[in-house]
Amino acid sequence: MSPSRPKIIYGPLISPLSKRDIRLSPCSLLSVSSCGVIEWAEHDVDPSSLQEVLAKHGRSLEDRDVEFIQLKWGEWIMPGFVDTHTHAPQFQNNGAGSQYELLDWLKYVTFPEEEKFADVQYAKKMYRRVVRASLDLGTTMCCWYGTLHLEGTKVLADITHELGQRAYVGKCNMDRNSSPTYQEASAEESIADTRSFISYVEALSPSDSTALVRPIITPRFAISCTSKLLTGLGELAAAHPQVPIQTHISENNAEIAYTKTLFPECSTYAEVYDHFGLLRENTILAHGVHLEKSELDLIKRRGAGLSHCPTSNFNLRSGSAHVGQWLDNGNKCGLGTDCSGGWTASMITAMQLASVCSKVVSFYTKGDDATLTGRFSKTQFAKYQLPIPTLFWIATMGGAEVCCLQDTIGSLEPGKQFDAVRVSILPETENMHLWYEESDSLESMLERFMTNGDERNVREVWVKGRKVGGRLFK
Ligand code: XAN
Repeated sequence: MSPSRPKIIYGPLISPLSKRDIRLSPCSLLSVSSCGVIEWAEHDVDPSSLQEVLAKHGRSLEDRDVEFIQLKWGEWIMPGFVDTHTHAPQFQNNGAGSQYELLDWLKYVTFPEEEKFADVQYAKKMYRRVVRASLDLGTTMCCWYGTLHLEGTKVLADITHELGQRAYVGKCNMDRNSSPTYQEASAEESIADTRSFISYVEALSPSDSTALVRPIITPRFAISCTSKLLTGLGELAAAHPQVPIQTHISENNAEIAYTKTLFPECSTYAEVYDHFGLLRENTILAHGVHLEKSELDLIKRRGAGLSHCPTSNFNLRSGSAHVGQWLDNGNKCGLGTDCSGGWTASMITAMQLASVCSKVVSFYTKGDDATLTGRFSKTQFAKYQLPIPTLFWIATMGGAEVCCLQDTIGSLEPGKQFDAVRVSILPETENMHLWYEESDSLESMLERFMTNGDERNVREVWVKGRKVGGRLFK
């Protein structure tokens, strides 16, 4: 990727500090290098001391080589969203098929659409629109599922690379229980294709930790993989410890029951993946709605992460994941849009539904202060609805942890790469649900953006310092 112009950004900054706390800084000064790395940040910089603080860092407002971005009140920069789970070939189905639950939905709605990606021209057309939409929604890092097709999924990797999104891209492994026309011919072929997919994607970018697009091993879910295939994928994963793994787990009761009949030697769903060496620090497990405590403990021991997908879990009637329990248990947790189980690729909607989901769960857990929404000092998450800092965390830094990218992205700290969004709630954004008053606090603006914001409020999007999307990007 070519270097971008160095940037100095002055104005409001919002960044996660922990699961319970956010940095809400009305006057920050941030320097981004031409390589897209945050060089330094100063907070509480009064306009009268701006020149002085810049001079301390050897900079001035007159520097010609630097792009100076001054934010208004009503705007801020924040980390880009980390979407820890979604399916690129399903976007055409967004909003369709919600009368079904998971297994029928896969059979009647999803597999027929995915099958079309055997046609590389169709893949080229659709994937360009899909990645464009995801970037414009503020998703700077995305964990993508492709289809089972090798060539079509290479197209997805090419397009994420070209459009500049940070991404894990996976070719699905599925050698049983689909349809005769949408299923891999054998475990051997599936593994050979995955091996060549890994080589292809790794060759797209430099083979170090700064590569934006990386391959991810993607056994679709236990039901769609024979033991032979899972064994081969476990061996492949062992040979490539740096390559992450993604799959689905415990999304729906019928799915769990069927999985147990297919793998009677394992007492839980999580044990199936563990048995085949697929549960490790860089494994991303989507859904987890019905996970048992022993499974959460196993997942935590292995260091794997969970992707909460509330939009999809509601839409396909899968259930309400008890995310507070995951957090109390010390499990890594991020947020996923899961198109087209979920009807939109918007991480803002996913945060909104994560909030609703935690409220639904709190009906049954009866915390003594279940209405709490602000910062809070309670030690437990499980009894309460998730507060704003926690929702913000799982959409950004929590997702970075799930992707094992916590040292690279997820917050706007010096040393990290500048994957960021410029948000505005000013009237010019024409979102009539979001009202702006100059006297509003940053905290209040953030809460209302998280509840009523949409893509109109996502003005500019940067990945590694390069502008790649947003309403003002054309
Ligand atoms: N399990 C799945 N769950 C889901 O929500 N979407 C999918 O495409 C899928 N495949 C297996």
